Amino acid sequence: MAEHESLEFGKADFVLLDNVSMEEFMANLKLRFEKGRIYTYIGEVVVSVNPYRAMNIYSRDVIEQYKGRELYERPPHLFAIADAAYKAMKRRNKDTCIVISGESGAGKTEASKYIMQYIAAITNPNQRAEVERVKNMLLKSNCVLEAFGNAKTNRNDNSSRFGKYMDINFDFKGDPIGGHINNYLLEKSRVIFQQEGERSFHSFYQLLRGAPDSLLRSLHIQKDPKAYNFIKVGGQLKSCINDGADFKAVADAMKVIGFTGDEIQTVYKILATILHLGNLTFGVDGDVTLIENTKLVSVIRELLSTKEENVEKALLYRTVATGRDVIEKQHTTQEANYGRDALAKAMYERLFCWIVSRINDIIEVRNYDAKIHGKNTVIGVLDIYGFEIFQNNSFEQFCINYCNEKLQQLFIQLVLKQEQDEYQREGIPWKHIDYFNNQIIVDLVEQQHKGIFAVLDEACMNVGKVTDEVFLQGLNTKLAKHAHYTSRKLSPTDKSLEFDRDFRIRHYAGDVVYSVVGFIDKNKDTLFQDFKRLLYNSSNSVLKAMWPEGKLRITEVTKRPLTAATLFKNSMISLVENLASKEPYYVRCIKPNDVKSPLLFEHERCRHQVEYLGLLENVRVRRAGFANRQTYPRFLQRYKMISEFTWPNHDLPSDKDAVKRLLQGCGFDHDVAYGKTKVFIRTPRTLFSLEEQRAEMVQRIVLFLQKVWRGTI
Ligand code: AOV
Ligand code: MG
Repeated sequence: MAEHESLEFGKADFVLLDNVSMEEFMANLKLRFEKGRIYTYIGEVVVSVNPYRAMNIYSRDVIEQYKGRELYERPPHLFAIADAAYKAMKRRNKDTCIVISGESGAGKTEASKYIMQYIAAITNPNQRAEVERVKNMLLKSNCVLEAFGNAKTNRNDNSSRFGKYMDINFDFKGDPIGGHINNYLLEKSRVIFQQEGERSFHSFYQLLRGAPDSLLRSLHIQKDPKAYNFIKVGGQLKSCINDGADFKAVADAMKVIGFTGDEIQTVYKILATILHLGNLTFGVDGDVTLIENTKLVSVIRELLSTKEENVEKALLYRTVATGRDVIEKQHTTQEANYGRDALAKAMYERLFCWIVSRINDIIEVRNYDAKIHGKNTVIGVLDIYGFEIFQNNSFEQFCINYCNEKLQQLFIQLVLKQEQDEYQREGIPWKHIDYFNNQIIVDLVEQQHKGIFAVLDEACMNVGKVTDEVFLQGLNTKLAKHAHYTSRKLSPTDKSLEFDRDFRIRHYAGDVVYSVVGFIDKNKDTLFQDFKRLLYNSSNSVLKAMWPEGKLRITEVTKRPLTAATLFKNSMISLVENLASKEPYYVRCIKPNDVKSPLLFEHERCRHQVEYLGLLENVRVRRAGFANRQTYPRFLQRYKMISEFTWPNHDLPSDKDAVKRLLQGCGFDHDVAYGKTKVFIRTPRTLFSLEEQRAEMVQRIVLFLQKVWRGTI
C-alpha cells in the first residue's frame, strides 16, 4: 500500500479508505483528480482518470524513480504496474499481461503507450544494437497503426477503431527481442460512412494534408477532403489533430520499420483508389447499367496497375457459376453501388491487416539469443476499443460492446471470483462479497443456438429471403424472455425504442439501442469474387500479394466463408484464453466528463463507471483479502533459513505447523491466515520483510560457507 504520500492528496490506495462506501470512494477519486493525482491503486490494480491535459509525470526522471521499486514504495503510477509485470516476468519467469479497460475516451491507448515507453526505457542497459532496433520498431509501430486504425468519433478525437493485443518477447536477460501484434475487427464501415461530427480514418486526411504536391498529382488527388464523397459524410473535416505533420511522421515510421519504397507507394495508391471509388456513380441506359464518370475508371486502372476494361467489368458484372456453366450477370445500379462500397471497405481492411502482418514479419523474434538459450518470456499489452454508445448503433458497436463484456467477465473471473472461491476452498473465514456477474450478457451474445450471433448466422443461412427483419424476428422469438434483451415489438410503449428496427441490450455498462439495419450484410461481408480476381491480377506485386484468393476460378470457390460475427467471436474467445493463461495486471480507466475538460469531474458520470467496473467490490475483496499466498512446502523452501525452528529441517508434525511456528517467531502471526494447503499473507509489507530477512540470512550462510572452504573455520 502506498502510504508515503501526504493525505492532502487523498488516499493512494482505495483499500485504505475508512469505510468502503460509494461516497468515500467517489470523494477520494475526486480529491485526487483535482489535486492532479490521476492514478490510485486498489491493491495491484491501477485506477486512472483521464486528465485531459499534458501531465508532467512521464519524463525520464520519473521513469528512474520507478525502476525496480516495489509497488507500494512510490506514488501510484502506470510505471509501477509496468514494473511489477516486468519483475514478475523476469524474477519468476512468468508470462504476464497488462489489460487496459474503460469506455471510449477513458485513456486506454495513451496508457498503453506510456507502458510501452516505460518498458523500452528500463530495458537493454548494455545498449545492444539488435535490441535497440526491436524497441524502436515496437514504438514506431504504434504511430503507423494509429494512422490507419484510429479516427475521430463523437466520443474521442483519436478513437481506436480496432482492437490491439501486443506481445513483447524478452530474452533471458530481460531485454525485448521481438514482438507480435494481434488485431481485432477493424470498423471498416467507416471507410464509406461516418456519423455526423465524425471522420474517417486519419490516414486519408493525412494524405490530403501532408503529401507533397507531386505525390498528390501522381495519385490524381486534390487537397480538399470535401471533394471526396467517402470522407466528407461526417462533415468533420478538421480536428485538433495535426494531419500534415502526422503524414510525415507516419511515412518516416514506415521507413524505419522497414517498409520498402514500393510498399509505401502502394499504400498511398490504395488510399487514393478508395477516395476515387467513392466518387464513382452508376446510371442506366435502357436495361444497361453503366458508369457515369468513366474518366475515374482510367485513374483507378492506373493506380491499381490493372486493365481498364477489367475494372469496368468488375464494377458492372458478376461472374456466376450455374452448374457447369459460367455466366456474366449484369448488376443493377443498386448492386453496383453495393459492390463499389464493399470493394472500398475490403481494400482498406486488407491494407490494414497487411500492414499489421508486415510489422509482424519484421518484429518477429529473430533466431538468436532466445532460441539459443531456450528461454523466452512475454508481456502482453491489451488496448481495445472501449464500450461506446452513439446516436446510431449498428453491428460494429455491437461487436465492440460484446468485446468489452468479455473483458469485464475476465476481470470478474480473475479478480472477484477466483479469489473468493479460493478462500472458501482453503477454509479461510470469509464473508462472500456480492457483485454483478455479466456472464448472462456474454451468453446472450455468444451462446450456441440461441445467442444473438447464432440467430444472426442462422438468418444469414436462410435460403429464402434474407433480411434484417427476419433476423429481428428470430431474436424476438428466441429471446423474448431474456432479462437483458428487448425490442420495440416486445416493449411497444418504451420510448427509447423509437423504430420498428430497434432492439436493446442491457449491457454491464449501460443500455444500448441497436438498429438492426445492416446486420445481415455486415455479417455476411460479401465481396464479389470478380474484385478479388481484379486485384490479384494487378501487375503491382505488393497489391497482388494482398489478394491471394483472387487466384481461384469461379468454379473453384465453393466453401461458404465464416461470417464476420463467428470470426469475431472466435477471436475474442481465444484472446480471453490467452490472457487467462498469463499473470494479469489491470489498468481501469475512467472518463471524467464528456466534454474533454481537464477541470470537470462529473460526479454522476464517474460514479456510474466506478459502479459498472465493479471497483467497490474490487476494494472489498482486496481489503478483506490477502496480497500473497503460497503452499506450505513452497513457503518453507524459501524462508526456512530465517527461523531456528525450521532450519535446516523441522521436526513438527506438518509443514503447516512449521510455517505457523516460523511466523509466530517473527511476529507476523497477526497478518496471516492458515488455509488447508496454503498460507495467506495479508499485506505486502510482511512479505517484503520476510524477503529482507531471507536475503540477510543467505548472505550470512554464504560467508559462513566461504570460511569453511577456506579452512578458516
Ligand atoms: P481510449 O483509447 O480509452 O478511447 P485515449 O487513450 O485515446 O482513449 O484517450 C483519449 C484522449 O484523452 C487522448 O487523445 C488525450 O487527449 C487524452 N488523454 C488520455 N490519457 C491521457 C493522459 N494520461 N495524459 C494526458 N491526456 C490524456 V477508444 O480508443 O475511443 O476506446 O475506442
Ligand atoms: Mg483507444
